[in-house]
Amino acid sequence: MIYYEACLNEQDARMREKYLKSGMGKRYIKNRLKRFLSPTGFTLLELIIILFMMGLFITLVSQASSDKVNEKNYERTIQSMQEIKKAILGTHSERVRGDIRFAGYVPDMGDLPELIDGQPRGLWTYGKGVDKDNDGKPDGGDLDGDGEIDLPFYTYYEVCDPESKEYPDTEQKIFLGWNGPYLRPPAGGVLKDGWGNPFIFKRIGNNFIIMSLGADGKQGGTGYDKDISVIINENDWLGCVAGYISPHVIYTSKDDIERDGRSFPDSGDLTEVKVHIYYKPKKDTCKARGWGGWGRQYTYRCVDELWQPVGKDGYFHFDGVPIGTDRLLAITQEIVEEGKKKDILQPYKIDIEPGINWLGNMGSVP
Ligand SMILES: [Ca+2]
Ligand SMILES: [Ca+2]
Ligand SMILES: [Ca+2]
Repeated sequence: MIYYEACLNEQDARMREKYLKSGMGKRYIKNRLKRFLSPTGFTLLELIIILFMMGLFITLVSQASSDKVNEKNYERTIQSMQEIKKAILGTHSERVRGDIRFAGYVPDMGDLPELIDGQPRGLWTYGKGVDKDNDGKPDGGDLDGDGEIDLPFYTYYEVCDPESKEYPDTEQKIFLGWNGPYLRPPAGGVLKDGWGNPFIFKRIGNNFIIMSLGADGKQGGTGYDKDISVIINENDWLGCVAGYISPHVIYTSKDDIERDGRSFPDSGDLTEVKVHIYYKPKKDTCKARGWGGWGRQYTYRCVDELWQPVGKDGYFHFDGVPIGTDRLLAITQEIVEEGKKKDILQPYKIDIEPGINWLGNMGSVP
């Protein structure tokens, strides 16, 4: 309780103060306080303690509610980060009759999303369709508006021999390309954490980092200010693939041919087996050697591949194959006549999961 009186004249004020702090005036104040405090049942000291505690309580309550807000924002941040990670890596169903159904950015695109203005825009938008070969159909999405394809669209891609660029049998096809959106489009085209600050994305080699700066929106800090990171590393999206191909003969030198007692034309032709894995849609269309109807050269959509020669025992091994359904093509050569070799293609459909994918013996290539 505050007792308050005001005077316009300083001397009056001094006299009044003296009066209230001594004799009659002191008794008057004391009685007033007594009458004020007695119905409440509190003494003055108790009242002061109560008022102090109420102040403390108000502070504690506001502290607790800000903790609660931070906790909620933290949870929302973690949830968003997990959603982004899932959009990139995708999901895959249980094996159904030996097949896995993959759905996600990496399985469709064979790569991590590119960052445009710091954002993995390809997760939710295809951008503008670009028609590179002027056939009236878009060949891909242009994310940054430079007229170049960033996201080849979802369709059949042709598996071709990267050396001969031969337009292959149409049976060697693979469905790849952008098949999103993989994420709900964020407001303003910027993915934000629970506190409303933009996520920071980084791609370092085969690692993709999703980062929130926490409650303070600045680097560093403790408690809810602490920076939060979720990392997609290469073990999450790349697998290794190994197996055997059993061609009936692999010759790697002319001596081998002679040792085997087989006589080939004397040109020294060798046969070899190569294994290719096709996993990533190419941004540009390829031109085939052959010519289509109306004198037009064939253009086709080709996939990026990894390839290597197979060892003498038929063993092959690939590292860094993106998860998803890929095509494996075993190519062996047959000498059809003097100086002429013919590729024999044996395609396999393979499902790549993170870790080791042991394909076993793929059977023999004719
Ligand atoms: Ca086109
Ligand atoms: Ca572009
Ligand atoms: Ca921080």
